[in-house]
Amino acid sequence: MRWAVVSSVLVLTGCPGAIDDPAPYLQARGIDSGLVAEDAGIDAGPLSDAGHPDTGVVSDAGEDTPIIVQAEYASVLQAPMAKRDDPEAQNGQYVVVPAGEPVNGDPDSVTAGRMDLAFVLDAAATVRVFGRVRVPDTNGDSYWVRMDGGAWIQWNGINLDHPGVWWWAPVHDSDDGGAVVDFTLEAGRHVLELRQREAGIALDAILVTRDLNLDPNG
Ligand SMILES: [Ca+2]
Repeated sequence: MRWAVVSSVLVLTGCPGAIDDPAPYLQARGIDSGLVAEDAGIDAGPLSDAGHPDTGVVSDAGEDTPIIVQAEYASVLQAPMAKRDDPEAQNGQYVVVPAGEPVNGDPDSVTAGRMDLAFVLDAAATVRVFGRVRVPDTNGDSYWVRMDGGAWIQWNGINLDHPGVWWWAPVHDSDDGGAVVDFTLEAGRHVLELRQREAGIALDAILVTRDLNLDPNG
């Protein structure tokens, strides 16, 4: 499947309070939203892991260095999404959607899996978000995704040119012709929330970059 790739920008602000309280039904990994791991001294190469396993929150130095957040460090991970081991995955683990309805058409469903990935920007920026995703086929190639409780984006048709392998793919909007979605964010803590749409898809990590020309697969 091919799309004309056109960049669109969603303007969002840091607003952790917009995230629904997950306590009633989620397996929270234990992030206290008031505790933000600041690390302005991350020594990160282009694709190095800047994750903080204790919190799931990473921070950048306000420069072009990408941020990588491991899926297995999700601040919220709701079944049936589950962690799995794979030596080909960064940090040896990933999160899979192992089961569910053929298509979850309701991103607000509380019975489908959810994964929250938190990061911190030390300065306001327009960023592009990639996922290191492995898809089986067209029946398992999508997520619902949103930033900071904003509008849901249908991220569908992911990596159909690269089935069965880990491959970086930028978040795109399948309801907008597959346009890549860039996010204009304020400094502070942000949460990329993924909800289950189809089963079989797996996420290793996300990458957040200010360099809108970056190709993580290059
Ligand atoms: Ca991983």
